[in-house]
Amino acid sequence: MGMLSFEQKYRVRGGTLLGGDLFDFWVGNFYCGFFGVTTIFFAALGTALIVYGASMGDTWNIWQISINPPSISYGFAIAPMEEGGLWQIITLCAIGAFVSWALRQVEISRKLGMGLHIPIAFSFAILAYLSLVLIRPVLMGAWGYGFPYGIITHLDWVSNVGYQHLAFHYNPAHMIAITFFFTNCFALAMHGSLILAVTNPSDGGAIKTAEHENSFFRDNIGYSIGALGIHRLGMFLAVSAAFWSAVCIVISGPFWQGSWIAWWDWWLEMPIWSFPFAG
Ligand code: UQ2
Repeated sequence: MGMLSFEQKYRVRGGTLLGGDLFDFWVGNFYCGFFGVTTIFFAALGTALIVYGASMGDTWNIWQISINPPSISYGFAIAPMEEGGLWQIITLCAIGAFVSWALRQVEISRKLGMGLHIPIAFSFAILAYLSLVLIRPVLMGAWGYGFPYGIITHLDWVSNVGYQHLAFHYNPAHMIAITFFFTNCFALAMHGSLILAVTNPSDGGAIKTAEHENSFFRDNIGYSIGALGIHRLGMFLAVSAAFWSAVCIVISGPFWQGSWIAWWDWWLEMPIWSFPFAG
């Protein structure tokens, strides 16, 4: 089906979650929708407040601009604008924009009669962000545990939190997250190169099909996961990377203080090391 007849068939009313027919129309290429409006609102307000916050700071150097959370002493109170209140409102705008975007994906998926895989996958990215500015700060007892909105300052924050635990690479959930990120990179490199190899032939060459894709991997390693399987694997790896990233930071502080190296002492303390027959 060409795009012209496809769009006539699917650019129709219905599938909305909120607002009914009110925002159920297109603006050029773009679907409007209730959550399109809320996304624009939160994103525009948040961005304007970031620029306002930068204007109150002492630099326009893009690397050094920073909008900081309140000091820990404010706890869960609403802080004055220049002392973290701006960060709190910007965080609300960010959450509003991200959640609106996910719900916009739900509405468009419903409209097209598709699965909800895209918003479900995207919600894991939102979870990873929420773990930093909402879940962990709530468990730690203050908004001040959130990370600052600045290019260099957020890197400093990651470095500081890492060193508070002496060697963050010993965090078992961090290990799992990294393994998923690397495996995801590996899978996408294989998939991207395979698809380019079969669908982008040199001049005059013929485009290949699924049989070639399967044959390559069967000849090469004795196994092909299949065209559907590689995308299931890809979504699993990507979503797992985000999930374990969220776990690794949420456990650091709320559930484990001090060195991540010392966490592994449970291994040294296992009773098997002191069995009578072990001498
Ligand atoms: C594959 C297949 C694809 C692919 C890729 C494979 C035809 C177009 C990349 C190969 C992938 C395998 C064997 C899984 C590797 C497992 C891990 C955990 C990385 O077979 O089917 O479809 O793109």
